[in-house]
Amino acid sequence: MKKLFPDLKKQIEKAESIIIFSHVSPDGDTLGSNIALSLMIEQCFGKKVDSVFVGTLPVTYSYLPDFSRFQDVQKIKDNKVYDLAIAVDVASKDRLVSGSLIYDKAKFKVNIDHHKTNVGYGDINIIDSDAACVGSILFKIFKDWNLKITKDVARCLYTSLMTDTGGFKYENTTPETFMLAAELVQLGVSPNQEYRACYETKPQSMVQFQAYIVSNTSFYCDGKIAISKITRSDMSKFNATDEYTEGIVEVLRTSKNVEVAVILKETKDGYTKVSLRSKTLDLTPIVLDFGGGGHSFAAGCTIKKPIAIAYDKLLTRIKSELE
Ligand SMILES: [Mn+2]
Repeated sequence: MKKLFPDLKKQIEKAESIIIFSHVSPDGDTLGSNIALSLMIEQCFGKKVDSVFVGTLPVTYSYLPDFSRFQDVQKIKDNKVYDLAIAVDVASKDRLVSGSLIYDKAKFKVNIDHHKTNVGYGDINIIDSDAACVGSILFKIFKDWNLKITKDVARCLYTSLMTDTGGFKYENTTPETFMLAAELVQLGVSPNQEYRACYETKPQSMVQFQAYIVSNTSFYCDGKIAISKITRSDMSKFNATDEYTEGIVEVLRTSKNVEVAVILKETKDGYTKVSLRSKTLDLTPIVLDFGGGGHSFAAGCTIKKPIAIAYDKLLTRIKSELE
């Protein structure tokens, strides 16, 4: 992976127009990484960067420095050809949705990621599936290039690390995680402030919505499988935005016997978006069957079926995997 760092640098130096993409349903890693890389390219290479999102931009992360830099990819002209397009934390190209048109058109495409299901769709693919987050790959790149990391950039990388390790407690938390966290704190990041800004600013109705969805959980196989579903009517009852559903699946996993926790969510077009978490079971064979992707213990997919049918299909598939 490290041997690709000079190639990336060369492309940045050469490029006159640069665009950086976050994935659809953006999380803290894809957004933190996007801002961090954008700021570094602007500050250290003197180039302007367009930082874009697809779908909706969650306000949850609006505490991040320079968050207002994000532009909706739909506002970028379809015929615009960038010299350099970089995707951060984007496991597969379909996670760019409509943005993939502009990504594909770019003269040079870079893919920086840590999902083990990433097939390498860029001209350069900097993929490290051992990295806890894309932010930690970026930190290695910045160090390799001897760049000075500002407090703002450190804060963005810290959010990547904190959110993708579930607050330093998931399987991917290693000595390296804490060493990186320590370096970022040394650069001025306050763990307490970042934690509160990220996790303790939910609207009241979001807390109530999440409690409601959790209370509707069904358990199967002696409590090894926990599933709850979210319909459009649940969403409208609580005036819920998409980000209201974030974190619920982790709550389901807290039950002692649970091995696999699942949240199914009815999409606007009547399909079913699925988030899965496990304690020890590798989820990737399950989600790959449904055209999804992700990590071993945190993965997802979209099933192009109504929620009741998707529920049954998925439950059957998980049961067979547990046997
Ligand atoms: Mn990530």
